[in-house]
Amino acid sequence: MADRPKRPSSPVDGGGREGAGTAVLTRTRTRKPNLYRVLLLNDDYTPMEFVVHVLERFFNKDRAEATQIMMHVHQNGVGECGIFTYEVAETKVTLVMDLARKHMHPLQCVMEKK
Ligand code: TYC
Repeated sequence: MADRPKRPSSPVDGGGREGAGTAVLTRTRTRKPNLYRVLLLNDDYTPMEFVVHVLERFFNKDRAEATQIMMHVHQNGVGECGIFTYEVAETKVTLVMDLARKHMHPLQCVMEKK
């Protein structure tokens, strides 16, 4: 069978192969990912030590920073644990909520778009 005519290739395009199931995508700047704040909410029953543990375990805070954040939430009602891409934020919220439920604490962890 006769080959279809080939378009001339160029060093800056796809070498004329776009029609063969390949595509050349050019972007000069990298896209900034959508970011989400993960927040802890205060309640009257979750032990302070449990909240500090959550911040150390899931948000890689040292004891001093975890205690600061916990006290901020305790006094202000809400506080930030970190800022993550969607999937990471969602995973952290799930891990916190699962641990809180397992220990029967009412701790709430939520994410919000930045
Ligand atoms: N308010 C809780 C107490 O007095 C402590 C607490 C802090 C609970 C932060 C939740 O996200 C929270 N035991």
